Amino acid sequence: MCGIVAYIGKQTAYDIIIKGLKRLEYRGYDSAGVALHNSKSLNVYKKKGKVADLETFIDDKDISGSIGIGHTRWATHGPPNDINSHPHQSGNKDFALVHNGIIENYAVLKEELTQRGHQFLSDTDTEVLIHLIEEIYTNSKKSLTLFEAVRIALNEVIGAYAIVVINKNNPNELIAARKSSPLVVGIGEGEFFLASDATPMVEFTKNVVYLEDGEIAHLSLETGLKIKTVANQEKTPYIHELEMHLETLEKGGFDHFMLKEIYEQPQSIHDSMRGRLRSSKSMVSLGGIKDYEEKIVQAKRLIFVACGTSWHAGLVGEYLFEDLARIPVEVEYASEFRYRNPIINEDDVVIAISQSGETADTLAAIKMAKEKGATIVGICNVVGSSISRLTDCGSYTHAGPEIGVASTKAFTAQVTVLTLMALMIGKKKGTITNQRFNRLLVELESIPEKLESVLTLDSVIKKIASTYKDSSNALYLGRGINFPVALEGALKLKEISYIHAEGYPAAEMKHGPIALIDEEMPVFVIATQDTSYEKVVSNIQEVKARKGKVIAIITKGDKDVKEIADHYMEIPLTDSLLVPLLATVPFQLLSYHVAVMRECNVDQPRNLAKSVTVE
Ligand code: UD2
Ligand code: GLU
Ligand code: MG
Repeated sequence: MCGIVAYIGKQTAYDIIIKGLKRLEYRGYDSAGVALHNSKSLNVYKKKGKVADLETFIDDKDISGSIGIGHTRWATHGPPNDINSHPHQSGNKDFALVHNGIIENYAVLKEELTQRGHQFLSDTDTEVLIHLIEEIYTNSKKSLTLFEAVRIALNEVIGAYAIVVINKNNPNELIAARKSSPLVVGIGEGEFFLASDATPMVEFTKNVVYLEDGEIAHLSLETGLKIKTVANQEKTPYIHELEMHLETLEKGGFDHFMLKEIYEQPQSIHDSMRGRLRSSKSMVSLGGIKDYEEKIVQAKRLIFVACGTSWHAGLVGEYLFEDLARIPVEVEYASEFRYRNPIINEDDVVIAISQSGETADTLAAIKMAKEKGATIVGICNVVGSSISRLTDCGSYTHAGPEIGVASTKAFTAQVTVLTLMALMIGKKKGTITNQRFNRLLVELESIPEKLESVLTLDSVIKKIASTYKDSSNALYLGRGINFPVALEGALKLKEISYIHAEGYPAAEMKHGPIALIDEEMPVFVIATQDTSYEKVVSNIQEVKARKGKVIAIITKGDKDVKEIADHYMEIPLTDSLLVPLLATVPFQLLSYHVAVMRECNVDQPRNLAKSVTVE
């Protein structure tokens, strides 16, 4: 979390930094700040609140200068206030620093530095690091360059960081480093950019270098880009070409990114399958895992590790893989898995699922699994992200940038890729008949079109939203492969509308949650026509018998549920394994409308951030 943007070149740094920070606000929006160097002075401005609040605050201030650093914060150490905002400065105000991550040994360092006379203004771990750099630099009596001082300081630091340092005494250099938190360098004509992801630089350059863990970079208009490891080894920068387009980063006429991303799903699912699926040729091929296909086929077990919505995608994946490829699957919260001393063997395949590809717990979990010899497969959306680079192989979801903090199109793209993978492995293993395989390919190919028809439910869903917008609780029920859809529906409602909601396997309801049901309680049920249909209908009767309100997702043409439910949303018929791709979407729209009606900030819900790079 936390977004970093920095610039050195000939343009006004402030404009580039502010615009970039707005693109990175998905990473945190507790406070924002900049440090701008105009050859005479280093001006630091910071403010609690969003980037827009910082802009208002800066309105009458000096924003000149063509070198600067900026930050949008998701607080870990110290409450969101002006003082804890980044950039943080050294005691002598010669250096300023922005940081994403956590300096775990900050307390010990702070104690030592305090004894040496350093005074700290903030509660953050970050401020300790800039004082440490200052201490090392001044102690060397300027025999060290600032770059060297930063490098040495980083050797004393335990934790995670992406940092950028600006130097008042040299308006011609920026120093950046990363460990566990992402940082991208953009290389333009006579200018450099730095940011937590590539979105702030797309309109200026397509040439980027993804800093690796343990690397430190020196950016100068005179000497160019130099990269070393923190252990002092020279590195040759590897330049990637960005494939991102500016339009995908804008709202394109929608009120919110979330709504735009919900509506993009027919296209994003199509993009996830592009070049990978052709039903007319009976073909499923994921180029990114081809070399490891045999390893996956032979796997004794698959372990999905993920967090949040991606964990729900993993649960859908469990049904898909166990059914189609007959491989036992475990789905793990990355944060629990890594601290449990889990049993992992060389014939295990660990599949990490993460939209951003930067989720700290997932990253740490796969590092551990890798050390124990497992094969690591990634399903990530952001190309070049940390997880995608650490994995042995993987498949990108190719859903395009997701900016709304509540994940929508990334989830359906993950489920699409998991479906393709399970089909590819099942076919290779011979655990699926040709007939079923071919039928599923045809069905999968038709999902984008069916989803278009699901989106036409928008006005019906808006009406349902207005009926239940003042509820204080909600229950979501589903069975089988639709149980994770219930979990995801409940999570969406919690995340953006702040209504307490729980997802349950429909049959489990009677073991507890049924006690909550009264005439005030909306119960959202996935009651599509598949193997568990009759059972779900009985569960609905149980809710109705207790006067609960039932809002059901049903298959087009269904009569029984239509009669007993208070409201219904009709979706097209599809194979039961593919229902999650359709049934998730009405719940996304419902949460969206409820949140808008409750005047919640849909794209930036309170306390949340998108790319969770802290543990
Ligand atoms: C690649 C290209 C795609 C197109 C296609 C043509 C990229 C990103 N994709 O798509 O644009 O040219 O080939 O056949 O350039 N990977 C990981 N871990 C992850 C995700 C991906 O290691 O979590 C690797 C993967 O093993 C592969 C590469 O990254 O080597 C690209 O993955 P992909 O899923 O985009 O691969 P593919 O063949 O569908
Ligand atoms: N630890 C720093 C702070 O609390 C940065 C937080 C982050 O990157 O999430 O300000
Ligand atoms: Mg299982």
